Amino acid sequence: MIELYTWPTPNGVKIHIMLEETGLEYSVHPVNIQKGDQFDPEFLKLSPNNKMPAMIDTDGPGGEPVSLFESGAMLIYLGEKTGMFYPKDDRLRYETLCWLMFQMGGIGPMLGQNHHFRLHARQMGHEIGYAIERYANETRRLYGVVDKRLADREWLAAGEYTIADMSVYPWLRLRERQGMDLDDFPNLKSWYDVIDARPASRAGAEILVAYRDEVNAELDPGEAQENMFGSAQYARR
Ligand SMILES: N[C@@H](CCC(=O)N[C@@H](CS)C(=O)NCC(=O)O)C(=O)O
Repeated sequence: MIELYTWPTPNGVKIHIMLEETGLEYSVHPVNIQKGDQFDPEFLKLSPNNKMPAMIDTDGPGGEPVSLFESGAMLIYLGEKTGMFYPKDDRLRYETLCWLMFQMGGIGPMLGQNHHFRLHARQMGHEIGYAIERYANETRRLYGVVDKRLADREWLAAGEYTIADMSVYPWLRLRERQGMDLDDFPNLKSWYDVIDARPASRAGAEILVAYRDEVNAELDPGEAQENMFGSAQYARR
């Protein structure tokens, strides 16, 4: 049984999709990052960097529980556990890992900064033109890298749908927030539409969305900002 600690963000959604695709049994534990659940000492034991997602597999290696954090590591673990969406052939697996790491080191951090300066910083009264432009440019560049990669192939790696595709897709669901238009990237758009139509993608993207909207309806935006970007975030624990 997988005990998943998550919230409906791109890094959470990629794990939701993998779990839906593989059919593994799992239960969901909300980590409301706007309310500060990520700083709970019990959660920090699972995820010392105070970020979701994290998980416990009660049936880990040797039949013993194992806990993991970092969504890329979690995808690799789930791929190895199930033998699904993670090629066994060495060359194809390394190709998959390259594109997974491209997401973890490029798409995630850069698009995350794009969100920060275009949306959150502005909500907090900071209009920082250079940062907005830099991360918009970097986002456009990264979309271009994916578009070029998909010019002569259906999937990012290994000639099949893998954890690499699964890791990139959720970030592009927030393209409006990033100021991007998929019509400018036709190869990427075709690939995106195929993944978007998969039932597991639809189901994974919905997990905790209604719950979040309900529980956070009354949340003071100042409290959320304090937890995400203020002194609560930077307190030494
Ligand atoms: N590299 C990490 C990033 C995870 C991450 O940034 N999670 C964010 C939400 S998408 C989070 O938990 N933020 C809460 C916080 O920063 O306090 C991963 O891929 O798992």
